Amino acid sequence: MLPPRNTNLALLSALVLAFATGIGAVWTGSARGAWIVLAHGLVGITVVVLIPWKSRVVRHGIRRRRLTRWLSYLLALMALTVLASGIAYATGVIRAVGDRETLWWHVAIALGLIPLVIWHVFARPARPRRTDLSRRNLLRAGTLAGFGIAVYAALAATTTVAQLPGTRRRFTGSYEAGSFQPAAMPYTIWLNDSTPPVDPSSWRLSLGDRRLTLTDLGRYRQETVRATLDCTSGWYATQTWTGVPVARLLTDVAPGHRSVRVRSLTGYDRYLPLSDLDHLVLAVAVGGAPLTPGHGYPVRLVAPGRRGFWWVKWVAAVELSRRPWWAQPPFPPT
Ligand SMILES: Nc1nc2c(c(=O)[nH]1)N[C@H]1C(S)=C(S)[C@@H](COP(=O)(O)O)O[C@H]1N2
Ligand SMILES: [Mo]
Repeated sequence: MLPPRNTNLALLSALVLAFATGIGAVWTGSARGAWIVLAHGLVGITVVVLIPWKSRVVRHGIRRRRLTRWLSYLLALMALTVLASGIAYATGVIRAVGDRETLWWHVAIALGLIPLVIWHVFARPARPRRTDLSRRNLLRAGTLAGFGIAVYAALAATTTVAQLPGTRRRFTGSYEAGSFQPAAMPYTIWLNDSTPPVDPSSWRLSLGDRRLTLTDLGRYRQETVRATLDCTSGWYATQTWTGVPVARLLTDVAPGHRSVRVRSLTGYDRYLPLSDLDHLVLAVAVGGAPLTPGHGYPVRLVAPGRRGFWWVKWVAAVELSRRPWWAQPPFPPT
């Protein structure tokens, strides 16, 4: 059905979409974003559907015995691993490899794939032609998407019928881990961060030019909220968090303020949109007990509706900022 040129262009478009929707899938934390996780799955399966055609193109290319073919083998191997890990994780057949969630590997290898794909596109270029947008090709693209949807639906149905763990995922794709049992909730720390030792008597919360001790913070009226911590590495936990609403601490919002900056003792920080202010809580307890060191003792941010990487642990400073929230890396660098 597909000539080599179309196979390559279709594959490239699918890969670009897969990367874009993949970023969207780890970004979204509210049900409004559920569609992007679905789209990521559909696009991923469309890449799988293209494998038979691409292997024909590849067999042809191998005969030319270029030295760089080893790089291409590596690319192919990594791409297949990304697809396999995505499917293994989504169906729940393989939840972890080594001491990492399968999704973690999926993301890590996909990121490693980016430079290889860019190299490949430049090394084996296919220049766009006007005829690429012909009716016939659009029809082909439609057929291909139809195939993708059919295979996706079949896989989803199998997952449901076989009662695989994948059926019990949240709309973000994450698996439940330790809800209402904080002791069973995983710890997640970025590679370049680590749990700091905290002396509760010398700990201070910096609020602009004010400094609060833990006792000062305890004098504010506290609230208990139910919120879901959903890590981009593929697990989530709903807990009851108790602490001081940030809006009670930052009361002098001025017209120029655009975000709330929350910084950790370790230097890790996030700028949250000012519109979040009313939902943010500086939690000192979870499930009725004080936070453990790994979960952010003495104080951590609870950011309902946002993915885990916004939930800054070991908070040292909270301030109103003039910087817009989007003027920061979308994800922490490591
Ligand atoms: N200071 C700091 N805060 C952090 C992190 C970190 O590495 N350093 N990891 C974030 C990520 S990615 C997640 S998913 C949650 C995990 O919270 P938990 O370890 O309490 O489960 O904390 C967030 N807060
Ligand atoms: Mo995370």
